[in-house]
Amino acid sequence: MDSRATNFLFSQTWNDPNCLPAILGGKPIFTEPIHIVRPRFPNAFHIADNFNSALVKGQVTNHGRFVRAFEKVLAELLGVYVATCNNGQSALMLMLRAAGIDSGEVIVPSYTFCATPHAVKWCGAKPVFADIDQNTFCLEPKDVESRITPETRAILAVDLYGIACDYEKLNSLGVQYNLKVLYDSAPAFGTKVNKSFIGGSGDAQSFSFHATKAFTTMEGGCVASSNHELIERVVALRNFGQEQRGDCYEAGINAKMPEICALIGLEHLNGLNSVLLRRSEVARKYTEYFGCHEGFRTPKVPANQQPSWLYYPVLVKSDVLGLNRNQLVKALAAENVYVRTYFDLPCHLMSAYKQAEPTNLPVTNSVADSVISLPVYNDMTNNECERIIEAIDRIVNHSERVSLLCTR
Ligand code: T4K
Repeated sequence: MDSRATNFLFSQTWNDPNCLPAILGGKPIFTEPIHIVRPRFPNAFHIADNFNSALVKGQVTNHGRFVRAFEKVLAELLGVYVATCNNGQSALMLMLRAAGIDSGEVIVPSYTFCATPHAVKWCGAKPVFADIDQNTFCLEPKDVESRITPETRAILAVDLYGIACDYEKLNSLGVQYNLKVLYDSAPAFGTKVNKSFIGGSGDAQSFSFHATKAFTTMEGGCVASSNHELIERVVALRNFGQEQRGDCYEAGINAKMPEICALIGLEHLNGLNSVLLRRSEVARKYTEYFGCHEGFRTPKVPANQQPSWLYYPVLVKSDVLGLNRNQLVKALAAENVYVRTYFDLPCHLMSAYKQAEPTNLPVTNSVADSVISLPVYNDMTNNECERIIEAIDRIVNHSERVSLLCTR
C-alpha cells in the first residue's frame, strides 16, 4: 500500500481491542445500519399546494400540467426532446420499440441489471452479450464489434454506476455498420460528459428515476433523444399507442408518469447540482483510499466525465488481501455496513439467458466475482464516508483472522 492509502490508517495498533473489526469482537464502527441507499425526498410541505391543486382539480395523470412542466425543464437541462415514463424499465422498452427494434439481435452487456436484456427480449429481439471495459465496467467497443452479425439491429449500452460509456466509439460503430445505438442510462441521470448532462448520445437514451437513484421521482423514468419523431413515438406508445386523434398505429402500453412523481422531480431538480457535487466528493474520497491500495481495484473514469456515481464499485483482489469479496461483505455487515454485490450474477449466467455454449466474457466474469458496491448518498457526510473506509481498513488489516473465521 502506498503512503496516500496509509493516511487512512486511523492511528490504530494491531492488538488494540478498540480497533479490532467487529467480526473479531471489536466495537462496530456504526451503531446504526448504513444501507446501500439512503433516499432523500423533498419535504411534503414544499409540494403540498401543487399536489393539492392536482387533487382538487382531479387531474392526477394522463399528461397533466406538472408532467408537462417537468418534461419541459428536463428537455432544457439535457438539451434534447424528453418523454417521461412511469419507470426506467418502461422507458427502456419504449425507447427500443420507438427505435424500431422488434426482431434480430441487440448487443448488450451481461454485466448489468437484468432489466437491460429483459427489455430487448420483451421487444422481440435477442440479446447478444458482449464484454465490458475493465476500467469503466461499460461495454468494450472492440468486443462489441466482434459480435456484430448480419442479424444485429442495435447496440444497447449501459452507463453502469453512472459512468458514461465510450459514446464516441459506440456511435461510430453504429454509423459504420448501420445499427441503432441506444443507451440504457438508467443509473446515470446527472452524469456529465464535457461539462454537459448526458442525454443526447446515439439514437436515444433512457433514464430511471427510481427511489434508489441519485435523482428520483419515487418511480419514474424518461427517454431523451435529439430525434423528435422517436420521442413522439414514445409519447404514443406510453399511452396505449394512441395518436392524437385516437387512432392506434401500433400496440402500446400504459407507461404514463403520474402528477405526484413529476412534482417530486421538479422539486428535486432544484438541488441537483449540489447533490452531484457531494456524490463526486464521496467518490473522490473512496478513490483516494482504494485507488492506491494494492488489494483493491477502482474504476478509471475518463477525465472529461463527472459521473453521478449511483454506487462506488470496487474490486477486491483476494489473492493480495488474503480475504475474498464475500468474506469482506460479511465482516462489513458486523460493522453495520450493508454493502451490495450488484451484478455478481451476470445476465449471461441467469436461467433466462444461459446457453449450452459458454459465452466468452472474461472481464465480465472476473469483475462479477470480485465487485462490491459501496454507498454514495446525496447527503453522505465526510465522516460517514471516512468511517466506511475505516471499517474496511480494519478488516483488511486483520484479513488472516477474518478469513479464517468467515470460512468456518
Ligand atoms: N436498467 C438498468 C441498468 C437498471 O439498473 C435498472 C434498475 C433499470 C434499467 C430499470 O429501472 P427501474 O424500472 O427500476 O426504474 C434496484 C432498483 O429497483 C432498480 O431500479 C435498479 N436498476 C436495480 C439495480 O436495483 P434493489 O434490488 O437494489 O432494491 P432494494 O429493494 O433491494 O433496495 C435497495 C436499498 O434501497 C435498500 O437498502 C432499501 C433502500 N430503499 C429502497 C426503496 C425501493 C429505500 O430506502 N427506499 C425505497 O423506496 O433494486
